[in-house]
Amino acid sequence: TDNFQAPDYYNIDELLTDEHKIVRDAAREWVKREVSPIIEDAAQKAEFPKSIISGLAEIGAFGPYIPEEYGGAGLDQISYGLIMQEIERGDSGVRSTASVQSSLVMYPIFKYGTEEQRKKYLPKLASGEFMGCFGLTEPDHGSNPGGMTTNFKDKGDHYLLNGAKMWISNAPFADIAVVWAKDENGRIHGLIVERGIEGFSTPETHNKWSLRASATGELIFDNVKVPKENLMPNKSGLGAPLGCLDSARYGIAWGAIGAAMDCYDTALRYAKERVQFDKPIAGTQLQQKKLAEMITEITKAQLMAWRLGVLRNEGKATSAQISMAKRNNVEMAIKIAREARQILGGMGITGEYSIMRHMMNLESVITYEGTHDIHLLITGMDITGIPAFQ
Ligand code: TGC
Ligand code: FAD
Repeated sequence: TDNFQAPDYYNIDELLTDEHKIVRDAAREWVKREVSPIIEDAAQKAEFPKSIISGLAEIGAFGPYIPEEYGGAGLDQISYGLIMQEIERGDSGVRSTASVQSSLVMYPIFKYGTEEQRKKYLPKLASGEFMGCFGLTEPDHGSNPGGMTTNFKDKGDHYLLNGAKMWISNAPFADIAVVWAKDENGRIHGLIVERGIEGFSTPETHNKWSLRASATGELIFDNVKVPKENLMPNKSGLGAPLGCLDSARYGIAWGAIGAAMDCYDTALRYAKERVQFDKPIAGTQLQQKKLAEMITEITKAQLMAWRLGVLRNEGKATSAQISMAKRNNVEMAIKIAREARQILGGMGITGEYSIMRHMMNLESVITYEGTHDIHLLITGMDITGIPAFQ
């Protein structure tokens, strides 16, 4: 049974509104009821548990901040963050599915799409009837998406799309893909590509040791005729996909706290119960150091995420501020997962506990949505004014 108790050392609940707490508690209860009992098995089998899609929609995880007129939950940025925190408390792969659907598929359609595109896709994405994926990364262009080679040509009544994307979450089962590709002038645009169109295939990536409960795949475009009305016209250039990443990275900054809280809570409970040398290991200085540092780091991360949420609600958060929180909070979580696993000794490597799964998942989280290094370089560029990428 899942008897998770969320740590809140600085009474951060007092900073939340009643709506925030209602949304958070509903997500927390749903994760306990629907995710915890099945997730270990799904991860062991390397299967995305499709049965949870409708539940994700019900707790508002698909488009939390998209207006209700398009099927979204119409919530603020802190509620969005809290939902991501609770879902990732269950599993980073499940949070990935929600992040992609909300911030990388619904957000660009809402922000850059036409009214027809919004009406056609957003309500179905919000309900989970349609699932989406986001194709930016390519085999030869990961950290440097601006170098992408996927391209489309104007053929009069349609666009002809060619190229390939790699490492795409949800690709194997997605109904639609938001794909970033260059036009004949080398300018990046977003296109909505529907499953079933000739020349479009989505082979699955197998043998992952991380994010096993999330399906990852490629997007291959071999002379795909994309209808012209599927181009999202309201923004082009690399800033368009990067704008989506801001929203997803913000959600990850909260999500990572969830994974860390789960590891801490599990390790604390275990340390108090596990007796060695005639006393609980929680009574040893070495284990107390680990646990005390964990709760300190979780508390700092919670404050950072909350403040960033306030800035986002005010429309004032910068991309560099988001990078700092994504980078800090994911590293915080992965370090806590590694320490927590050791507190459980041999039991820590089994699927009886969630820690090793979180630890392995976080290896993807620290890499996707901008690697740990790239986010450091974004901070470096922001404070010095000098880009050091090349
Ligand atoms: P640079 O010249 O700096 O910028 C190009 C244009 O973009 C603008 N911009 C942004 N706009 C909005 N939001 C941001 N965060 C932005 N950052 C930059 C910028 O102002 C400029 O606009 P304009 O109008 O002047 O053209 O671009 P660069 O090529 O030097 O690259 C900068 C860099 C390295 C920071 C960027 O390429 C980057 O962030 N790379 C990391 C790639 C990445 O994060 N990929 C993620 C793929 S999606 C994914 O991982 C999903 S996982 C999903 C899940 O399961 O949760
Ligand atoms: P590379 O860019 O090749 O980086 C390799 C190493 O070099 C890293 O350590 C990096 O930090 C370092 N490095 C790169 N550039 C520099 C530099 N200038 N200075 C110093 N060091 C540098 N992408 C999508 O578009 N959509 C998705 O849905 C999606 N889902 C994903 C799911 C999973 C499970 C994973 C693992 C990845 C996913 N990605 C997705 C791709 C992800 O965004 C990329 O893996 C990530 O951006 C890094 O690109 P790369 O793997 O090509 O690594």
